Amino acid sequence: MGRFLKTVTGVITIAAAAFSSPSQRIESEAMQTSGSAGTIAGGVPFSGVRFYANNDRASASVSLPAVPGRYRFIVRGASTSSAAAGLSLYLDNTRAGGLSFTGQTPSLCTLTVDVSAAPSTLALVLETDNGSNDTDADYVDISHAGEIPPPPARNAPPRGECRPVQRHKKHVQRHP
Ligand SMILES: [Ca+2]
Repeated sequence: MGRFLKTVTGVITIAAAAFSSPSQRIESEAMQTSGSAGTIAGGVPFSGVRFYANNDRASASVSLPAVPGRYRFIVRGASTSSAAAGLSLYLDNTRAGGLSFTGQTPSLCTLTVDVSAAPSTLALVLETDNGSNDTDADYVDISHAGEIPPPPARNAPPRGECRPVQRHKKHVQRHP
């Protein structure tokens, strides 16, 4: 009996581990680059991808385990100057949001996205270049943040017009 219980406990432990949602990390240097984007020479400030011009892109295949669902995308990045440098995050062809890295010290930018259809690719794209600096990206961490919450309740629903209930009179034809 004791042995049976021990086995069951082991199974429960494995199941609990499977249900937790660890984040998955995609290193940008492992992503496929296009345009003039390329891996950062010398690995400073980190091993990653540098985006120089608009439409420079780094993409990777992605698999989100619980769609529809709310997901958190945390991107570590930096600017190559003291001015902010941006990136956009795309899921397939849909722009999920914009990120802005202020200064040359690496920082983390978070995007919370309600994903309704499972994407097959994730991409970082430079769309805000004005020639003053470049954007560096280190990695993207993806974690499931739960279900998509229901939309906020609207104000009182519009009132329908009300009419008195008409009684259906039985038409009785009387014969004199
Ligand atoms: Ca990296």
